[in-house]
Amino acid sequence: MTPACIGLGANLGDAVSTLKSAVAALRTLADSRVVALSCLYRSAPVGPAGQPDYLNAALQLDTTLTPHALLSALQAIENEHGRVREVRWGARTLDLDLLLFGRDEIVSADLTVPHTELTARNFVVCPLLDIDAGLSLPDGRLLASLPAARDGNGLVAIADRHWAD
Ligand code: A4P
Ligand code: MG
Repeated sequence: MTPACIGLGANLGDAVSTLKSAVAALRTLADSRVVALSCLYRSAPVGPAGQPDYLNAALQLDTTLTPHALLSALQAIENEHGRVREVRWGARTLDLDLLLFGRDEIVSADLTVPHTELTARNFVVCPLLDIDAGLSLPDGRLLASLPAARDGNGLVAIADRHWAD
């Protein structure tokens, strides 16, 4: 079993329901077991102006899937939720990123692990620290030592780690 960390984000539609549904889907993923979930955060959008605030969270699962099989499973869950949303909102409302896969470093056409933006974003690093305050990157750096380990800049915890029970 390899411990893998997944980042969850949503900023359109009923984002809480979308994220709860995504966690439920991940809890039924084949060959995998969700072992930890972060608090739920609200965060100021990074990227184009004028979009709503995001909700963000992270979870850890133990899996025997390969990294690419896990990425495919994440994209299938995004698509399940995206299809519904695209009709109503014309935009994707669920982003599932493969943040960490054990201590693997992967650079391929469709998958980069650790996720390229991981270390720069407090809405990714802070949820990961909820899961495990001792988490480190494959290069050995502790996540807790990164500038992005601080909340603020629009990042606020809005629910404890039981939000998807
Ligand atoms: N891909 C490569 N590596 C990975 C990985 N580790 N995990 C490829 C997931 N996907 C990975 O992703 C585009 C392609 O990245 C995929 O086809 C996959 O093969 P996507 O999810 O279709 O598109 P995207 O989400 O627009 O791209 P990306 O790069 O994931 O966007 P970001 O950088 O995650 O930006 N602000 C706040 N506050 N909170 C957010 O969650 N999220 C975004 C999305 C922007 N601003 C945000 C937030
Ligand atoms: Mg993405």
